[in-house]
Amino acid sequence: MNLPTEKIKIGKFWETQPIPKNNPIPVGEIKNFKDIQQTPYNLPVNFEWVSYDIDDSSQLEEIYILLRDHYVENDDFRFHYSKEFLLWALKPPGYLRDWHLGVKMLGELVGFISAIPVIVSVNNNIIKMVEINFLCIRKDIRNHRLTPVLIMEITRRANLNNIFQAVYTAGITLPTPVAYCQYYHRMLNPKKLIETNFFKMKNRMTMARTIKLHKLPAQTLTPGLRPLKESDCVSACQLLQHYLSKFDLHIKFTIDEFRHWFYSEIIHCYVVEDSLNNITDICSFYSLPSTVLNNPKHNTINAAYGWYNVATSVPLIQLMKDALILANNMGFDVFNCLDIQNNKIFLSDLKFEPGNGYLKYYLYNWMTPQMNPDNIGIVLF
Ligand code: MYA
Repeated sequence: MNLPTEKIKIGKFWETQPIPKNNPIPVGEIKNFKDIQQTPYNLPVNFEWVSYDIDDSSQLEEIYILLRDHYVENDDFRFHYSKEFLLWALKPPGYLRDWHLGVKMLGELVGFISAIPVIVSVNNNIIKMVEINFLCIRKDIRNHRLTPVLIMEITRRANLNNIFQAVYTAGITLPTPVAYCQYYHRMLNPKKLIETNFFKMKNRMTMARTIKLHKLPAQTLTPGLRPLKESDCVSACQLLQHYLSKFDLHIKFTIDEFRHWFYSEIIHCYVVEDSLNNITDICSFYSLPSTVLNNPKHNTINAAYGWYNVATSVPLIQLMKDALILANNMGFDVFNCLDIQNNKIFLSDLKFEPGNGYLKYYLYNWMTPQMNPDNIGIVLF
């Protein structure tokens, strides 16, 4: 296994948390939460907790703007989640408004964290967890230790609903990743990607040769590939569950959850159906643009992200080539995916290139041996 051998520093807050540290303990729960605090954690003067009602357009707008201006970024790009995306991501079956948790300072939203319910299988242990996402603190309030309070409060709110484990990903290294995964990028619009610094032109390559090298056909290759219909959901969910069950870490989707996640405007989900009306193949990707920072010519990169793909009637590489063709025809500039699931099979043949750094997967309050990316079956957005 080829894992980064970085030494992980455990800070003041994470030292207190039930996460794997340097002391191996048997597989399973790390801490037995007793005596759950019934009242919210204290915040400094002028700060208050707010449970967001995202069906209220002005409340959704506040979260949207905080993330648009302050969420994950590097020197050149910042993720730009649309309001429709946030509604989809934060309102799966069983969601709780209490888990759309904001902190306001003098009436303005300055911090946010979210949890949604998921059933996760970790090495065949089926556990009710929360998926934690969208942790964000306004830039001028950073480095004031608000993050630990947000995490403790969302933990308390999960505990009050009898949930004691969580799954999350982050670009930074925290104690202690269960897997190190890498992003791969497939250029669809090389000119724009090079002009925005998303890609560097390779030595001895010209723009014309780069464009030619990445050109895709206009038509998909797989006969019968078509958008998912609502009536496909039962069969498609069964196919997906069967496929996911071979990964050490995966979600167990109910039919309702499958319908929410896949039969949606946000996800582009395509399937193949056989003559017995069974779904035999699924390919899916979601749209997550990034704002281009400080570029005179471009302000957005339209990125498609690989989601869940199952190929049984055609080779996976063909199905994923079709995903690239569909994404290209829809006007996406780049197709991104992680080296998880069976993705390594197609990455190099389909001209994906490795990105910088790793996305790390974490489990809260659950100890398990570290996993290879190809044992990971969960895609978080
Ligand atoms: S990952 C996306 C994270 N968001 C961003 O990167 C957006 C841009 N950045 C920011 O908004 C801020 O820089 C953030 C930190 C909010 C990230 N996850 O308040 P501080 C620790 C966990 O002074 P700030 C996502 O959404 C740090 O090690 N901890 O820091 C999944 C230090 O602790 P320690 C983090 O820079 C989130 C402490 O915070 C992260 O002002 C999963 C410093 O606090 C991070 N990404 O703000 C959360 N970054 O001293 C965990 C820093 O110990 C969920 N820190 O080193 C755990 C499960 C909870 C539920 C359990 C249920 C049972």
